[in-house]
Amino acid sequence: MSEELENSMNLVEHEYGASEIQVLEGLEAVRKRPGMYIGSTSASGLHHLVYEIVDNAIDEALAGYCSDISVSILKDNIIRVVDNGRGIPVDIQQQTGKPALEVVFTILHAGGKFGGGGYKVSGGLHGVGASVVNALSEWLEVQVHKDGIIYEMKFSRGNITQPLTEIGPTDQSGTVVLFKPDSTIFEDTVYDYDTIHTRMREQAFLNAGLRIVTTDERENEEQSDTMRYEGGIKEFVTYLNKSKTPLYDEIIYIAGEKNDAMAEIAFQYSNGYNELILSFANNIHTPEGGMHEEGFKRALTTVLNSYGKRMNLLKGDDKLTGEDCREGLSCIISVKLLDAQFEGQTKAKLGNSEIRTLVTSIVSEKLEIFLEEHPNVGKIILDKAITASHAREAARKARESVRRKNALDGATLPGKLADCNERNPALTELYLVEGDSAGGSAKGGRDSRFQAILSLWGKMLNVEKARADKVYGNDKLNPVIVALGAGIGDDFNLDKLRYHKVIIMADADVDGSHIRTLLLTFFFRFMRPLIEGGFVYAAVPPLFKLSRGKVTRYAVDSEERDRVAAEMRGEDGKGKVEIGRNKGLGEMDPHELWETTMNPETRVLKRITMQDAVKADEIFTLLMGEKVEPRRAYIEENAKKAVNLDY
Ligand code: TSJ
Repeated sequence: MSEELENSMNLVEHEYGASEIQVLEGLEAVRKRPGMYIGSTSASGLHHLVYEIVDNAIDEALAGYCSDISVSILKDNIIRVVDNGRGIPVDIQQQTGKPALEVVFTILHAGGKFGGGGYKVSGGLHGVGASVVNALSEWLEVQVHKDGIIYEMKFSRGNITQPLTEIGPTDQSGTVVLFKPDSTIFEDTVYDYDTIHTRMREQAFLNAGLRIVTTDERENEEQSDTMRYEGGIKEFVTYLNKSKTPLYDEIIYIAGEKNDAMAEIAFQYSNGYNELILSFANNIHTPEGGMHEEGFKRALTTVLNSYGKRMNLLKGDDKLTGEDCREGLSCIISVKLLDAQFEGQTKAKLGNSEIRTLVTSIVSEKLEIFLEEHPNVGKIILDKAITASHAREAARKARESVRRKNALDGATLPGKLADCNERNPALTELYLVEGDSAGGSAKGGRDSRFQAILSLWGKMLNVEKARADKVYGNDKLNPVIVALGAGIGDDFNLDKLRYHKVIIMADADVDGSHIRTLLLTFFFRFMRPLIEGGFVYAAVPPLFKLSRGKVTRYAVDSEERDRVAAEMRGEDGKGKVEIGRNKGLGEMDPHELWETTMNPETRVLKRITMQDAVKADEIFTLLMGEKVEPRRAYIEENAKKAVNLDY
């Protein structure tokens, strides 16, 4: 039986009286297992609710009926999403005998399946919809402006509290949704404006011409951003390169379609050394790549090699590898297709192989034409790739000399590494600790059966300007590479990874944030599968220490501090709880460090996501890059807002 049919049969078969309301069975399932529908009940799930609602408005824009979308965080972390589309239909549906609007909010997977015309191309990671948001909201209200009338419906935790009602006249059309996430479901119900703003900016880039306004009305001084990009993904590339130095002015743009599938690609090279490809399928970010990325990479390598030969820029047997061809590349790939298959560890990889064929064929054909017509740009790109190829050769030699040296020394592992006894990588952890004093405490406090410590020292290499050969020779990074044992760049091999948890342990201050940014940028650029595979963590040392008599407890933030203090007071009625700011890592004694930051039973670890790493990389590029103006603006902006650089 289809899921849809099953859901409709599960409908409770009676009218909803005010005294007798019951959550529909489908929505009950959502409330029982929210993670199955929105991934998690942490911050990411909370933000997912907003994207689910906005996706519906974007579908209306893709269908050609909506030009403006507004997303606001109101006081009390209530979300409001407004569009100027046709308004969700309110007429009675044949199959259910209920208003379409009611069906949208009460039946799982109902979104976009009625009305016909246009296919649903956007959609969140899990492709669920408005009913899931409704089920997970303390309350939700929707108003539809349509055919001169304002219709309204209200819900609480999925239950109808006000059936479809006409509440007045209107001369507009569109949909307004307001909801308050259920605090009994979500760990934390505070929205992060930057997270929503960044996501909406991405959607504005991906949907050329669509105006999206985001607003934060929680503070007295409201913050608002309007985003509208006529140039679509071309402007996205300009944005990615805004703190980099492009090698030429043009953004190369390629688009094409075949059998209900379409692809567009925009890219530009800068004088940097890293590659940044952001790919999307049906407006959903695919951080693990997939067929669209493969198709692009394949075509790019083939075209640049054949162009190089033809123009006599590549001599003899010289050949460019894929990595050579992508050094300094900033690229957006956006495909839209009917039946997107998401695969991989986090369902963030596009599996449809027909898309690879489509992308390869349009890029092969159109890039060749572009290069013929712009020989100056062609020469610049080829020179860049050829230089990269020479550097790759130099890196190979540097690597071999490191191997030889290590073999001669007999000491393969770095001296600053205090290794653990366990040899099975799945069971071991490596702590990366800045500075000798924190490193010393960590060595004293650890459980040496499975925890290894590497103290980092020396001057950090500016990875922004470094290629693999420099990284191998760097005092600070070489021990990290050797300790992890999996190589870097092209040669990186997860199978050789010596520890399955790589934990960055640094203070919660500016210096700590600096070392985290540096290491994450390094991992992002030279060991990306390490981050993609979820092997990298940040230790979260507690900010507060609470003591009362002989009892000592710790708290990672002010919220936890207040909760723990209340608990400690509550244990026998009254009495004073002393609250202090916790010391830096270097000042803790080994036992304290173990209890607060290293003991798997009590510590807090934050798993680093690709998003964290991308953010670190952006901050790094800004801080270390050549352009003065964006750096100044960034520092000023962050000083003003007093936001820390952390993720
Ligand atoms: F998710 C949601 F349902 F809550 C929601 C839907 C939230 C928001 C802010 C907007 C929308 C939405 C839905 N905007 N526009 C639409 N359009 C339709 O549902 C629609 C309208 C007309 C027709 C038609 O065929 O006449 C078809 C559809 C799907």
